[in-house]
Amino acid sequence: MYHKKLKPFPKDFLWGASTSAYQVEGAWNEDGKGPSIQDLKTIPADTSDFKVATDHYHHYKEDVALMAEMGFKTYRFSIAWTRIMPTGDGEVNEKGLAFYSDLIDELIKHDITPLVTVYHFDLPAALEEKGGWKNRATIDAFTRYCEILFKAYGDRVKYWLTINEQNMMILHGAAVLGTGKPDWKDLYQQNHHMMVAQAKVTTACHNLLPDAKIGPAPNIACVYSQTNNPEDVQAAETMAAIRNWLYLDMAVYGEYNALAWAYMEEKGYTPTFEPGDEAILKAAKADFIGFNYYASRTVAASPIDDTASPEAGDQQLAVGEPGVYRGVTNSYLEKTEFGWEIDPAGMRTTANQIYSRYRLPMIITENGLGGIDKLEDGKIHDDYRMDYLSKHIHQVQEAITDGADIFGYCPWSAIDLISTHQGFRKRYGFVYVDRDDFDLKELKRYRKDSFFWYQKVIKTNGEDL
Ligand code: BGP
Repeated sequence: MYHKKLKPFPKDFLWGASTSAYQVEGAWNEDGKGPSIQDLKTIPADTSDFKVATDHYHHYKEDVALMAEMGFKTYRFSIAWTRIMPTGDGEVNEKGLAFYSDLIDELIKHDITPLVTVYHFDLPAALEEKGGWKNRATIDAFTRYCEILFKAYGDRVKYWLTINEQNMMILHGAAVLGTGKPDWKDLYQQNHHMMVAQAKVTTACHNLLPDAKIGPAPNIACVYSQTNNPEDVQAAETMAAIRNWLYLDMAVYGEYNALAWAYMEEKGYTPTFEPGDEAILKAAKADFIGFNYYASRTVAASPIDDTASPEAGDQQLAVGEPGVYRGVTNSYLEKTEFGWEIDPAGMRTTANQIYSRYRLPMIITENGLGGIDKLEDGKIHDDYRMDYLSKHIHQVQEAITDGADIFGYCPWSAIDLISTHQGFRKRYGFVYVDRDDFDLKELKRYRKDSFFWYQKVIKTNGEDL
C-alpha cells in the first residue's frame, strides 16, 4: 500500500494519553479504599510495590494542569473499583466517589474529555478471595459497580471503556496479574464470565446513558506469518483468532469467534454457558473499539512436541503453544531496551484489520515506549520516545488515509507510573516523576523533551511530527 497524499487528522481528533489507577494513584489504603489484587500481589524484591506509585491521588490537580498545558483533548484513566466499593460489592465509599468526581470536574474545567476505563487489572481482593472471575457472583458485583459509576458520572462522562486487556489477563495472567500457573480450562471459563459481565454493563450503559458510548479495550496486534509456508500462515490466523478476534467478535457481534471456538473445543477449554448467557451476549454491542497496540506479533507453525511454552512471556514477548503456533522474533524489527519489538507500520495494519472486520469508530487507548529515562539538570532528553511516537502517529494518519475511522490517540502514559513488571525503571510518561523504586524523594514533576514535542503535535493537529 502507498499513499501520495495523506489525509489530515479530523479536526476534533481526541489527542490525549492514558494511565491506570493502581499504576498512578498511590494512596492505596486511604479514604476508605479497600485492597485490590495488585495491592496484595508478591512483588519482586528489586521492584517497588504499588502503594505510592506516582501519588497522583494527591497531585491530580497539578497533573491535570500539566495535561492541559500539553493541550490534551482527552485523558484516559481508570477507576479503582476498591475506592468505590472497598470489598467489591456492598457498601459504597463516598470518599472514593468524590475523588473521581473531582478529577472529572478538573478535567472538564480544562476542556479535557474524560475517557474512563472501569476496570484495569485491579480486581477487589475481597472478590478474589471468593473465587474472582471463576465465581459468577463477580459478574453481578461488576454490573452493580458499573451502574453506580454510570449514575454518578454519566452526566459528565460520555466515553466508557469496559475491561482493559481482557485478552492479556487470560493469555498472560501469570505475568500480568501474578496468578501463577495457568489452568486453561478454568481461564476460559473466567473469560466467559468477563464476556458476560462486559455485555451486561454495555447494555446497562445504553439503558442508563443513551448519549454515552461504551467499548472494550483489548490489546490488539496484527499477527504476521514468519514465512509464506501455508502452515505458518495458518498458525498466524489461529493466533490472531485466539489473541484478537475472540475478544472483538464478542464485544461487537456477541458471539464466539469460530476459529477460536474450534481451538477451545479441540483443547477441551470450551466454557459452560448458563441459561440466558447467549441472549445477554447477543444483546450488547460496543459503540466503538478502543485498542492498545505496542507491537505486532510474528509466528510460525508449531510441531506438537514443540518446546514453546504458553506460560512464558508477558503482554508482548513471544510465546507459543505446542501444535498451535510458535512466537518468533521478527528480524525486520528493532527492539526497545526491554525487548519489545517496535513496529509502527504494524499499527496501521492492525487498525485496518479491525476496521475492515467491525466498521466501528476506533481509538488507540495505549501505545508507547518503556525506557530508562535520565534526569539531568531538570531535563529529560527522551528522543527515543519522540521517535517511537512520531512514527506511530504517522501510521495512524496512514490508516486514516486508508479509510479507517480513528477518532483519538492516547499513548501510554500521560505521566510516569509504575510498570506492570519493571517498577520505576521502565518509564513511559511525558512527565517525569522524580522517585525511584525505593526512594520516594519529593515526587516532583518535570516536563520531558517529549512533553514539549507532544504539545506541538497536538497544537498542529498532527501536522508537525
Ligand atoms: C499494557 C497495560 C498497561 C501498561 C502497559 C505497559 O499491557 O494495559 O497497564 O502497563 O501495558 O506495560 P509494562 O508496564 O509491562 O511495560
